[in-house]
Amino acid sequence: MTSGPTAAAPGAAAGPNHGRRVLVAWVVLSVVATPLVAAFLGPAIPPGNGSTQASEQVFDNTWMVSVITPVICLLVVFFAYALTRFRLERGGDAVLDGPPLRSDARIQVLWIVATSVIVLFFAGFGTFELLQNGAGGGQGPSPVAIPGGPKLEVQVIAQQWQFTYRYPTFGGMESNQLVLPENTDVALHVTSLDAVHSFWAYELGVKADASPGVDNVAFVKTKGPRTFHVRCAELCGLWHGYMFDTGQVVTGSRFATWIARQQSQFREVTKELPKYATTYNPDPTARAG
Ligand SMILES: [Cu+2]
Repeated sequence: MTSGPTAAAPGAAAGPNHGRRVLVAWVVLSVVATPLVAAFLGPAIPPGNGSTQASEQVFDNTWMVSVITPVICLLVVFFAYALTRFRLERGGDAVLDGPPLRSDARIQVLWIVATSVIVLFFAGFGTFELLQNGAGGGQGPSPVAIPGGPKLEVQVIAQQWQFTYRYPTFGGMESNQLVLPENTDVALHVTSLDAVHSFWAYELGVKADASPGVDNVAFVKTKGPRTFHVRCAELCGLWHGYMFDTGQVVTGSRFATWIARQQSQFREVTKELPKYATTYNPDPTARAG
């Protein structure tokens, strides 16, 4: 954008330094817009702060929109300037044009360095964040990074067209409700009995594919009590649109009460269930499973 000493070309306008004008407008717009984006737009991006992973996603998104704001500002300023300044002057017949940017070594170097720095920064930032907290996504059967401390294991079993939740540390009890204790590290073991589904606990920032024969592990650390939405996020057949329910994060004592009640209510059913496993192969001729 800067007009170098050799940049003048036939038809180029003499006089105003277009590069400097664009630069100043870009800096001013960026200085105003970036803090606004970081303060207001970033934190408003879903999924909110329903879990540690959800908060991390908001944090990451805030960084990303903040870093790209100056880039967008540059595009907007450059286009606005070019469209309004480099044109046929009213009443004249000479087309006003700026200095050519092609072959400008400074701009080439700046372009390569700036884009490389931005991309490499995000590669490093993203990797660090993934290893630190997980992303709330399914990490396959043997996750590379396991965030947090000891975990409550909960199995999410998808099937056409509902989710069932199994608690292996509470006698392998199954429930059609997902209830989690507050401020707890949870390992969600997501699998399917039939088609490919996707377990999406929106406010918890969790989304993991549910595939038959696969134990897809997703980590989440709950915060305070709340409700959250669970949806299937993979087109899985006729009633896919109705494959949703509502989960709850509750206090430790309420969780203990709920577990005890479920265990006693489903005692007879639990006996008939297949032994807890990370995957299941339903046998249509068998009575359960
Ligand atoms: Cu589904």
